[in-house]
Amino acid sequence: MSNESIHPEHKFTFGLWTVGSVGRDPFGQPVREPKSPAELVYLLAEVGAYGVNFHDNDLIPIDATPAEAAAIKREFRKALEATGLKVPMATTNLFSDPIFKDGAFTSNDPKVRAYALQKTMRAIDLGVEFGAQVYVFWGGREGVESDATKDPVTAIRRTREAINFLCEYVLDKKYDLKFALEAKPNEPRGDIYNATTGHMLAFIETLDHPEMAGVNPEVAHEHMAGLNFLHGVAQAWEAGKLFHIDLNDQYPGRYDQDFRFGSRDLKAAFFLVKFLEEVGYPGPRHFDAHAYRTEDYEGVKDFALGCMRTYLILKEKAARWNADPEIQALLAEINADDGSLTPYFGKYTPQKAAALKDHAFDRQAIAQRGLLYERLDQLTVEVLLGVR
Ligand code: GLT
Ligand code: MN
Ligand code: MN
Repeated sequence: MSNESIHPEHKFTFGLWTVGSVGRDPFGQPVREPKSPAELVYLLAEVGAYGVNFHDNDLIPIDATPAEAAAIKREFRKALEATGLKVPMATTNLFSDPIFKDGAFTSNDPKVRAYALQKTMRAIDLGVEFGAQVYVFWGGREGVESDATKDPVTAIRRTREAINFLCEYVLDKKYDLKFALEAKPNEPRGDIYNATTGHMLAFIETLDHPEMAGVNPEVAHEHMAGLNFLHGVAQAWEAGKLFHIDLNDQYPGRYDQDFRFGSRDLKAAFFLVKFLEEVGYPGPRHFDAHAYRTEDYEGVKDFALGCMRTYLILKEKAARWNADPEIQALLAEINADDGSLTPYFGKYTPQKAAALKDHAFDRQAIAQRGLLYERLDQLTVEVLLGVR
C-alpha cells in the first residue's frame, strides 16, 4: 500500500497536540521545536489527513491577548482553507494550568469549578467557530491521589452538574454539537473518576440530556487497565453512544504511552478496525498518539503515516478474513443451528418456560464437542502475518 492511497474520505484526524507534541516527558525536556497550529495543518495535509482537532490552548495560548488570538485564528483559518482540512472535534484543556491541580469540575474549590465552566463555554464557542460538531471531555485531573481529599459521590454529582450546565449552554446557543466523554483510569491523577468507557456509559444515562452525550473511548486508556478495548467500543456502539474514537496503542500496566496505532497489539487493532468498518461507524478515525521522543518532524510524519497505513492495511486484512473460505466454513460450523430450539428463545411466556423446564438435554454430548477456536484463531494470525 502506498501513501497515495490515504485520502480525506478515510476521515483520519489528528489533534494539534499529537503531531505537535514536542516530546516533553516527566524526565526530559522537549526534543522538537514547537510548530504553529497553521504549520501543523500543512503537515497534516501533506500526509493526507482529513481533519485536525484542538484544545482551546493548543490553538490560543491561555494568556494570549485578544489581538494575538485574532492573528492566530486568521493564520489557522487560512491554512484550513488552503488545505481543505476540517475541524470535526474540539475540546478544553482543563488539566495543564496549575489552577487545575485538583481537577476542574470536581475541584473542591468553587472558584476553580466556576472558572472551568467559564473556560469550557469559551472553548465551545471557539470549537463551533471552526465547525466542530463533537466536543470531547477528558477529565484528566478529575481524580485524587488520596480518597481522604474528596468524596467520590460528591465528585460524580459535581461532574453531572457541570455537564448538565454545559448541555443547556449548547441548547441555549443553538449549537449543532454533541458531547463525547473520554475515560481514563489514572495518570495524571493517582485515580481518575469514571475510569472506563463502561463507567461513562452508565454516568451518561443520569444526565438531564443523555441524548446529547456519548463516549470517546481511547485504545490506550482501556489497555492501561488491562481491558478489552473492542468490548467497550462495541457496548458504546450498540447503545448508540460511539460519538468519537481515539486510536493509539499501549502496553497494559505501564505509563501513558500513546503509541502509534497498531504498534503494540496488532490482533486487537485488527478486530477493532474490522468492527468499525463492518458496523459502518461514520465518525472520524482520530489518532490520539505521539511520535516517539527519538524523532524529528520527518519522524513525526512517519508516525502519522504509520497510524493511517496500519488502519487501512488492517481494513484490507478484514476483507481478506471475511473472504477466506476456510474461515467462513469454520464460522458456519461454529454457529450451526438446526432451529430445533428456536421456540425456547425470545420473549418470555409461561408456556415457553414450562416446555423448556421439561426439555431433556444430553449434557455430556453437548459438552464433548470441540469448538474449533484454536484453528480459527490461528487462521486469523496467518491472515495478519500475510501468509493467507
Ligand atoms: C490528552 C489526553 C488524551 C485526550 C486529549 C483530549 S488530551 O492528550 O491524553 O487522551 O483525548 O483532552
Ligand atoms: Mn484521548
Ligand atoms: Mn492517552
